[in-house]
Amino acid sequence: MSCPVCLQQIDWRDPPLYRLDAETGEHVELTIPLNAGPERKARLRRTARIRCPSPEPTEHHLPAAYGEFGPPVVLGFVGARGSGKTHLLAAMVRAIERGDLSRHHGLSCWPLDILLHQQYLRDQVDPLFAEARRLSPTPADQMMFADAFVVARNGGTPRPVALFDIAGDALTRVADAAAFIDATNGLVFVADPTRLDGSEHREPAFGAVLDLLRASGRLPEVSAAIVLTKADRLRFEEPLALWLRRDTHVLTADESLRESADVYAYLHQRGAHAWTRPYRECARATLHLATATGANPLPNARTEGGDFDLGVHPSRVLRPLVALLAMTGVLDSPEAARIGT
Ligand SMILES: Nc1nc2c(ncn2[C@@H]2O[C@H](COP(=O)(O)OP(=O)(O)OP(=O)(O)O)[C@@H](O)[C@H]2O)c(=O)[nH]1
Ligand SMILES: [Mg+2]
Ligand SMILES: [Zn+2]
Repeated sequence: MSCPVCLQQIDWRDPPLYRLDAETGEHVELTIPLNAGPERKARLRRTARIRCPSPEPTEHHLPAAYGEFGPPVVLGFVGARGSGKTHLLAAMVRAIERGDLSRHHGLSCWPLDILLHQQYLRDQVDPLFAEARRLSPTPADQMMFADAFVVARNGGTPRPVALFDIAGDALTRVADAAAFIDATNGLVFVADPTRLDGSEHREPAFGAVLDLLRASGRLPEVSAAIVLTKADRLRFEEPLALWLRRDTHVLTADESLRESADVYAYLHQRGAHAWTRPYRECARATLHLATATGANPLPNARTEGGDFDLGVHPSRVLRPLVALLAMTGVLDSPEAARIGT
């Protein structure tokens, strides 16, 4: 069984059980009293957690029922330095936190590890959305576990879904990159339209990951969502502007195909062939338009009022994630089966 947080293979035979103590916010060992009735035993087991033996990234726990879940879905964010991965990820987690996955897509969803989730909200989501502060560049050479959820279709087997934020071209250098390449099921390829004006449209970060996946033979198993982010910069470009003006919540295969075609055509016209490479090489793929912040941050930091003078207004951020959930089989409706094919 692989842990969706640290990606290590772990053997859990009869592990000690823990419970989260609401008062101290710590995990304490849980002993199920021998004389407890079957109902009480079942109730204790339902909320019990097990501790992963790996201390990285920090101590983490998984539901005791983890073994009964389907295999974890591991999603990673790939793109050049400063392309907008960290802001897009924070905007997605905020949308999940607001309940958009259940409200609009019929998925029940809860954090895999409450403490890791709270840490992510505190360090990334709240600064950006409650204080309108831009987030710092992700430390170089780092592959960061961001957050993880347990996602279930009504009545279906719950699946753990883990989100990883990967700095620039770190995957070619980081030691645990191999574990990620072996585990990943889907990638969000983040493309930054402000780099379209460069004379040369190389995309080393996309290329590095695709080459590693090809070398390990996993390319046919991995789905891709290419996101042209910072789309607020493109609001005068037809037909992209049309997509930005509507943020409907249902995701249909037809609409996904039309959006993919428009974004593909836009990138193709501008000679950004390296950016569409995941679409040509991955098993299933979609293209999207999104903005995490809705506007550029102010050039100079202010002491009050944050870095965005009109606040932070994301648009279309959840679609790439929903498309990946469809392409990786977490969403399993007949409609979902047609997305990205
Ligand atoms: N206009 C606009 N700017 C954005 C958007 N998303 C991010 N930015 C800005 O782009 C810059 C880089 O964003 P990050 O999310 O840190 O980029 P990253 O890909 O995580 O970069 P690294 O961590 O260095 O690899 C920041 O200054 C953000 O404010 C967006 O949707 N619109
Ligand atoms: Mg980052
Ligand atoms: Zn672990």
